[in-house]
Amino acid sequence: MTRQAEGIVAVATAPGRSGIGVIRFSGTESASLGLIKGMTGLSLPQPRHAYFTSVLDTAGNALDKGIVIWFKAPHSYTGEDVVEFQVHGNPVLLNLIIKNILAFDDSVRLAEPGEFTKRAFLNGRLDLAQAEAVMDFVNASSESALRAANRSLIGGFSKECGQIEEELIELRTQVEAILDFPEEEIDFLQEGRINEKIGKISAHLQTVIRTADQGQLLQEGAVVVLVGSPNVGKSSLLNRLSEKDVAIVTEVPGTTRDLLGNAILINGVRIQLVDTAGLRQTDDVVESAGISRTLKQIEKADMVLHLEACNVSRSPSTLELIHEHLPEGTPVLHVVNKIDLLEEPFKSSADRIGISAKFGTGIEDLKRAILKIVGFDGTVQSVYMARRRHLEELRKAEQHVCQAKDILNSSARQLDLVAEELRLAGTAMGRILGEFSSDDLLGKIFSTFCIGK
Ligand SMILES: Nc1nc2c(ncn2[C@@H]2O[C@H](COP(=O)(O)OP(=O)(O)O)[C@@H](O)[C@H]2O)c(=O)[nH]1
Ligand SMILES: [Mg+2]
Repeated sequence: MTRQAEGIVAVATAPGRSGIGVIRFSGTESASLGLIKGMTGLSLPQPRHAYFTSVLDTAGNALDKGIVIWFKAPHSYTGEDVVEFQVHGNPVLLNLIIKNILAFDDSVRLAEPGEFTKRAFLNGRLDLAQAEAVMDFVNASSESALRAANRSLIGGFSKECGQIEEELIELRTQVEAILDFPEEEIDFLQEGRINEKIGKISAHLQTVIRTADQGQLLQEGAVVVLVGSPNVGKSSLLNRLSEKDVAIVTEVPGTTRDLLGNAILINGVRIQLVDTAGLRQTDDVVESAGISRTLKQIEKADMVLHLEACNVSRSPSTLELIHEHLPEGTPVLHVVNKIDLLEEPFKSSADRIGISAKFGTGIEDLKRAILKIVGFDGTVQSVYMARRRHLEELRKAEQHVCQAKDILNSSARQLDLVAEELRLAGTAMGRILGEFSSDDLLGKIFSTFCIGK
């Protein structure tokens, strides 16, 4: 167990005023007991008992009355000794208590972002994927995201990854056993079994990749950029999808100049909509600046929604401009607006959807199409919250497994190479769980956490 000499302290509740504010300390047992004695006068507390007590400053004057709890190691969040002070949720009071704690014990310092969770990870209370899920849980912006984060937090995703890692190790051991007895002819039966096992691992990986892929989408959401000629109704569509007036809508072409964003939830998936200046030739300096922002935004999009109006013919130069700036692989959905002006009903197809931003016609179809294009598949059960990092490792593992399969099926059948590919696949899985993670990676992960978590 990694025990850190330094104690750390931070406010664990959100900044601002609230019913209760929680201050959390993590460190050694002696520092914890010293702090409880010094800050409340309480000696010999029982672990995990709530004491209603005064909280004192270093001069012994009461600052507030509240609850103090001692979580004796290893039965705490961090795996170290933890003390929690639950007091009134006033930021001035919370800062004052922290100041007094720091003055009381000079081996205590302010916690860095995510440091409590980092210690929990270093002490083996959580693996890395679970530690990451803590933050995803705190940040989840929809019920689906919350449920997915919870599945990862309680270890669902880690368990799947750990299982695949074990399957890989077991298979590698078998391959190496064959290698250790080169004089014996490789039994074709044995080889067939290896092939079958690789196939199973590969299928298991595919399933986990699919669920993790959905989780990543829930975690990160997608950026959908609305582009088109002026006056086709981009801002009206942003307002319609947002269900409020985010953007100014007028009949004057070139109304929107700056980028305007708003995040919406479609089936729990966070979609960051970006409304842009309409694309056209213009001498107006402000509008041109807006247009160049639009074009830059296209480069960052997960998906481009190209809007046209049914009463105006499609502008080839607008489409050309979009395609000039569209990175390879970014999907474009064509949407025809103002279908309320048509006499005949509009016939939508998969890649051309008719809507009326003004009256709300076709908006549900549009939402479904957006979800489908950004890759949300409502059929996947038990989605795990996952990050880009996890998917990259899963895909690396999959590639190595594929490679192993190819080598095994090639005429040379070099089993040492098969074993090496299996080892590399296993290492990728281990990196998800943080078995061999560099300080750099840990630093990067935990620095995105909030302080006090
Ligand atoms: N009839 C009709 N008019 C619309 C519709 N959507 C937008 N408009 C009108 O088209 C004009 C331009 O809309 P706006 O949203 O500002 O377009 P933008 O320049 O693409 O952002 C406004 O007068 C809107 O009221 C629609 O679905 N039907
Ligand atoms: Mg506009």
